Amino acid sequence: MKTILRSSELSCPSCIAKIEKSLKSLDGVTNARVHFTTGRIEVEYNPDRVSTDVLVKTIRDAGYNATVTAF
Ligand SMILES: [Cu+2]
Repeated sequence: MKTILRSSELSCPSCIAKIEKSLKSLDGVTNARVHFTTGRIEVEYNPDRVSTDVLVKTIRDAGYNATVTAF
């Protein structure tokens, strides 16, 4: 399953690396890709093992805001 999140606090490429790394370290996340210019965060995950709430919390714990978005 794939979900889209959005963050407005990405200011440099190291933010991207940090968010992708923390998401990929989660059990149940198979891939994470952050688009720097749009703040779009694409996450492929197994909903049986991890929830979108956990995805959002993980990004917040890494120091960035995040919301689930429909587009
Ligand atoms: Cu940064």
